[in-house]
Order: sequence, then structure tokens, then C-alpha cells
Amino acid sequence: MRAAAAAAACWLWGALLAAGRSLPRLRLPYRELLSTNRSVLFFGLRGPLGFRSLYLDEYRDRLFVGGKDVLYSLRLDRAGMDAKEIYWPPVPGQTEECVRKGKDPATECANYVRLLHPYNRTHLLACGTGAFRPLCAFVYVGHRGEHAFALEPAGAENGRGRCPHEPDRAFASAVVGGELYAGLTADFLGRDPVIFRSMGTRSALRTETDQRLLSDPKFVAAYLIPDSDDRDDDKVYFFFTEKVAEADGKEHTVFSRVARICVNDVGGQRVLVNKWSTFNKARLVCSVPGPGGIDTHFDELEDIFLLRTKDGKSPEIYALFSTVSHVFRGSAVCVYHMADVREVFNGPFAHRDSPLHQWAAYEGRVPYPRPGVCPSKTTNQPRRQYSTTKDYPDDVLRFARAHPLMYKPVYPRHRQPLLVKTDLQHHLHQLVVDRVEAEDGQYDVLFLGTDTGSVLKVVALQKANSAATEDIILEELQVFKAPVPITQMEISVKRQMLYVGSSLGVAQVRLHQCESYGTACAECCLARDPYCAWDGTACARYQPAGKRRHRRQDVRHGNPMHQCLDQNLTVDDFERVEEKVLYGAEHNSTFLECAPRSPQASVQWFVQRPPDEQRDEVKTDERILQTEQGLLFRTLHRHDAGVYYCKTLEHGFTQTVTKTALEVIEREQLEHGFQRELEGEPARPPCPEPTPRPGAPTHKAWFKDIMHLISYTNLQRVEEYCARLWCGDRQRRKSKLAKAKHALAAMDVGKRGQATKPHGGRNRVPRQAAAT
Ligand SMILES: *[C@@H]1O[C@H](CO)[C@@H](O)[C@H](O)[C@H]1NC(C)=O
Ligand SMILES: *[C@@H]1O[C@H](CO)[C@@H](O)[C@H](O)[C@H]1NC(C)=O
Ligand SMILES: *[C@@H]1O[C@H](CO)[C@@H](O)[C@H](O)[C@H]1NC(C)=O
Ligand SMILES: CC(=O)N[C@H]1CO[C@H](CO)[C@@H](O)[C@@H]1O
Repeated sequence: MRAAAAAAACWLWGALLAAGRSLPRLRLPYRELLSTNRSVLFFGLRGPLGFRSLYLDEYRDRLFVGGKDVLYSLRLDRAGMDAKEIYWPPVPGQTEECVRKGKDPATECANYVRLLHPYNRTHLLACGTGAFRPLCAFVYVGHRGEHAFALEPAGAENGRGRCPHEPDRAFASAVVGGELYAGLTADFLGRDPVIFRSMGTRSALRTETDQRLLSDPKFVAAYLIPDSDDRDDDKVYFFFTEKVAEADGKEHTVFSRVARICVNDVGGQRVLVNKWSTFNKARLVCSVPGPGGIDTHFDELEDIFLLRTKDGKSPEIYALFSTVSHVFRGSAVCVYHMADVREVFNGPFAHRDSPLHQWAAYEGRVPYPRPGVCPSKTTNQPRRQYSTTKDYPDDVLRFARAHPLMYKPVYPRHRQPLLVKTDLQHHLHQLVVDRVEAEDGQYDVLFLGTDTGSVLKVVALQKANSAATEDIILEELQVFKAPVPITQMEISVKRQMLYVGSSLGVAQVRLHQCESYGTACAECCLARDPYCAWDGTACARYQPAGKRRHRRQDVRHGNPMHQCLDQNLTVDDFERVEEKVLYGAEHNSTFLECAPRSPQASVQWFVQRPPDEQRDEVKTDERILQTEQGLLFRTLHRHDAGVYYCKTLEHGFTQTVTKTALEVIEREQLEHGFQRELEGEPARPPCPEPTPRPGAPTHKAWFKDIMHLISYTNLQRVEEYCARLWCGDRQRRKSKLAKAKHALAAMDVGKRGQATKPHGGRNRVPRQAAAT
């Protein structure tokens, strides 16, 4: 109990310290995203979707979704999406077989569709786990404009080596020229890691079973990235992590890797028959310099996003990493240039004489054609004819087999991460990037999928004249109501949409909704969102080629003083916000909530006590505490009654956020009023714990933490107070309060003047109650 309280206090402290750094400027809850049409959700048409894969088809304006025993096709150009479904269960008898082999019927013995790729002009390739017997099939999707969707009647074929057996084990795949490249564990037991090429007309190719090639890999992504204009030079890149034994052979460390193979690799003639002959891999480094010259490494690759360039040869590689050390947890994003990747593959091979030796750069003679080079015009000269890998000399293949690893690692741009987060509440799993044109240049906007159903929208700013970056969390979007991990994200720049998948379903989320920042120039400016600018009348999507003259935007500094000078920065808008009424009991504690939309704003409290018209700043002391979430009265006095205004200030812009009429129910009335009524009732249960999620306190838990922190010793009373505030039967409460109010009114006629609101008034329930 004590430990838990300490942990909570610790969390709170951490959160206080982190304020401003890792707090999003705007937090958009689930309901708000839906009610403002920022997001549209799809949960499937037959119970839990069990989402596993999606393919965004920008040409056909369709989204294809793979789930548990189902495939869907959604039309993105129609409001209703016109969902079409294909039911695709495992082959008959396989579900029973799967259960018989000891797998879980509820979570494993179904056909989880894990692979969806465009195959040719009319067909997709789909593969599923088939209840631990993978299967693949072609899906007819028709031509552009029609909404056809049917599994090819020819039926399913064996998906072994193309799709994992397990619903959740990491794997990566790509279709290139009608062939499927897959990085996965290909057997029932999950012990045979392999990069496998199949389908098409050539014979299948795989990696040798060898720890040196793949050691307990977790595949993250696979992409075709052409090396030059010569198609013979095309390579497929795999991104994954693997476990590497330390020198002592006992400890294992996780490293992130990039590996590549030639598309025209057909294996060797005598050595490496039907095995890759061009496989090479290198380490991907993402680290920050630490004190004492010891770098902190982010080694667990989570996701890769390729920001494609026009020629397709030099995409920028954005990689999301995490680290889980004894000391801290964190995430980082590093960006790699293809030129740096190629340089490492053209550099020295790693070599060691035995597993007990240190790795060194191989300095001996490297045979020709250099291992890793694809057979092409360059290798196929009149005097040295190597037109396929089958022509490669045995010594080349033997060298390739013995030296799969490059000596040098690939370092990121500027040798440091673009973004580091060590103080977030959640883990980051998914990443997509949009390069956005703004008034003063281009910005990288990162969308980061968390493990709690939300997406963070972050802008990374390169500081002037230095490699250092600053990042701002513009928004936190609670896409899914439940705290589920985001497992896939795709972006449509054309549609300005994000597609977000979790096991529950798929969401289509707008990249921006500029109105949500507010209706004033200053609010738009403070948002610092490169997608948005003040156009003279509203906060709207910034159009680089737009006609409007007076666009104001300040992504770099977010300073409304410069941008919105002719606008009112200080508006005496005290009367503009809706008034809420809050009842507090004399001598008890009470809490006035005011969490500004931007946690980066500072808060000031004013009070107007009847019959005074004057508004004074609230004086805080031992008894009245100003916290990040609002104003806390440890013991309420009669003279505290009044109207409280919460004002925020951010970069010179002030605004009234809440207006609360605090009514103090005096002790005597309480005792005579509803206190007596309660006597006949059974003791109230304590507050039930909200949806348990460690490290993410709800308002209620938070409130209790505050009470602990300020050494509020009477725990029972805190519990009671909470019970009343958060889980009390609202109806009962209302009627009680009404009675108490009547009692008050009868005794106090005229005393309070206008501060006493009629019972029909708005929002009689405190905001916290409504929020839970
Ligand atoms: C959201 O979309 C629905 C249907 O298209 C529309 O009726 C509604 O007015 C929209 N709501 C908002 C806040 O734009
Ligand atoms: C696409 O591939 C499928 C499956 O191999 C085949 O049946 C179909 O004819 C192909 N379509 C085109 C246009 O090549
Ligand atoms: C600024 O505020 C004053 C007084 O509140 C008001 O009269 C004026 O119209 C406002 N100006 C603008 C540009 O909103
Ligand atoms: C309404 C309310 O919370 N009343 C409590 C105020 O504090 C006393 C103890 O000092 C409690 O007995 C009341 O229930």
C-alpha cells in the first residue's frame, strides 16, 4: 500500500518535471474525435475484427483489411465506405487439429489474415495463418471504379514460408515482380527463421539455416529499393532485430539490422544451391551521447517508414526504436540516408577467426565478383562472364557464406536521433512521416502510434545552425477507446488521412483539423501546426499555393505577438464562458478543475465574491493550493463562496477557460439536511478502481494522489469524498443536492444574491464526474 502510494507520488513528480516537454499541446479524447468527424472507425461486420493487416490502394481509392477469418474492402471515396466482406476460415478440420496440437482456440486457431499485397492489375495476394496451417489465395478486386471483391475460386494454396503460423509473431514481406519476399519463422514451432522467396516461375530461394545469418530475428519491414537505373541492380532490403551473443557467449544483446539481397539472385551452382548468394547485413545504430562518453543505444527496432523521393532510389529511412534498460525506458526516431547504407555495404566485411575472437575489418583479398554485388552489365564483361549468380565462382559463394556481416554500422543523419522520448507514459510502436510545406519551409510531421490506442502528432524542428532538434507534440489523438497497441499505420498524402489499425479495428483519421485549435489568431499561432495557418478569419489548412494573402503561421516560435499584433491578445472575456456550479461542504476539501487545452499555458485564478463586482486574483496558501489540474481547497471556508475564473496565459495570449460558481454548504445545514437521510443507508462502497492501467491515473486516482501528497491523513474521508464525487449515483446525488439547496434557500434567502443558480442550471455535476 505504502509502496503503491510512493509509486503514484513518484509518477506525479515525474509528470510535473516533464510538464511542457512531453505533454501534447492538445489532447483529443476518443469521443471528441468522433463527434468532430476527425476520425471514422470500422470494426468489421461480424463481431471482433481481430485486425492484422491492411493495404491502402490509392489508385482504386480503397482500403483492404485483413482480420480473423475475414477480408474487407472499403471504398474511401464513399461516405458509408460500402464495406464488402469475404469470409475466409481455415480449411475444414484444421481448427480442431490446431486445438489438438495444444494451441489456444480463442486466440490462435483461426485464419488471421496477415498479408495483403497488390499482385497484378486485377488481383491482391492474401495470406493467413489458417489455424497454424498458413494459406495464401488471390483476391479479385477488379479495375478502378468497380467495387469487385472475391476470393479466386481456384482456392487457397499452401502458405508455408509466406505467412507465419502465429497470429502475432513479427514478420515482414514484399511482392516484387510477382514474387513474394518474406522474412519470418516458417515452421510450426517457430524455430526456423528464414528470408524466403517464392511464387513466380523461378525456384524458391531461402537463407541457409545458420545463426550467423539470422539469429532469433524479429522482422520489421521489407522494401524494394532500386540501387541504380539498371533493374539488374535492384535489391530488396529487410529491417529486423536479432539477438547477438556477447563475447562470453552467455549474455545476449539485441541489435537492429538492415540486410539486402539481389532481386536477380538465383543461388549458386554447387555451393549455396537454392540459397541466397548475395545476402549481406549491417547494424543500424541509433544512440545519444551520454555522460562519460558512454552512449545510450536504442536497439529495439519497432517500425520503419520510407519517405520516398521522386527517383525511388534514395528514400529517407525513418526508423523508430525503443530501449528497455534497467535504468529507463525510451523511444527514439533516427533517419538514415540510402547513400550511408550503400557506403556500409560497399565497405569492409566483418571478420573473426572464431566466436571467441573480436570482430575486425576483413583485410584480405575479397574475391570477384564482390559478394553482395548483383549480376549485371558490370559483372558480365566479355572476359569475365557472370550473367547470373549461378556463374559466380565457388570461392565467391564460400566467402559470401562466411561473411554475411558488414564491419561498419550505419549511422543516422547528423549521427543523432531526430527525436528522443524518455518521459512518455506509453510505448511507441508505429511511425509514419509526412513532409509538410509551410509558410517558412518544410517540416517533418511524425505520427507515432502508441500502445494505448492513441497517436501522437509531433513536429520535429531543426534548430538553426546546428544538428540539434526540438520536437513539439502538437496533438495526442485517442483513436481507440480501449488502451490497445496500435499495430499498423499508413498515410495517404493524397487524401490527407491516416489509417490506424489495432486488434479492435481500423480508423481513418484526418491529419489535421485546424478549427480544433480555436477561433482566435493567437490560438492558431500557438498551435504551431505546419498544416494550419490563420487566414484572416479562421484557423484553416495552410495551402502553399493558396490565394489568401494574410496567412499567419509561426511553427518555429509559436509567438502570436508577432503574428497577431492587430488582433486582441487580451480579451476581457470573463463573461463569455459557460458557468458551472460546484457545491462544496464547509470544512471539507473541494477541487475546482481547470486543465487548459494546452498544458504549456500558465494558469491564473480570479474570484469574484458577492456582492463585490471586483475580481481579485486568488491568493494561494497552505489551505488553497494551485495544482496543474486545478484549484484545491483543503478545507473550505464559508467566505470561499464566489465565482472562480480560470485564465490561461501562453506567449502573451490570455483567455478565460472556466467559470465556476462555488457554493459552500454550511456545516449546520449539512448535518440537518441530507446527512440524516444517509443514516438509514448502508455504508457506501469505496470507489471501484477505474479500468486498471498502470502508470496512467485517471482523474480520480490523480485526485487521491494529491491528497496523499499533501499528507491528507484521513484516508477514509478521501475515499468517501471520491465515492461521492465519482461513483455516486448521480440521480441520488442530484436530488440530495436539490434538497440541500432547498434547505439553504429557505434559511438564506437573499444572502447570496446572484451567485445562487436555479436548480435547472447547467452542469450541476462537477466536470470530473462527467469525464469518467
Ligand atoms: C460529421 O459528418 C456527418 C455525416 O457526414 C455530418 O452529418 C455531421 O454534421 C458532421 N459533423 C461535424 C461536426 O462536422
Ligand atoms: C493476376 O494474377 C492472377 C493470379 O495468378 C491471375 O489469375 C490473373 O489472370 C492475373 N491478372 C492479370 C491482369 O495479369
Ligand atoms: C478588441 O477588443 C475590443 C474590446 O473588447 C473590441 O471593441 C474590438 O473590436 C476588438 N478587436 C478585434 C480586432 O477583435
Ligand atoms: C459532504 C461531505 O463531504 N461531508 C463530510 C465533511 O467532513 C466531515 C468530517 O469532518 C464528514 O463527516 C462529512 O461527511
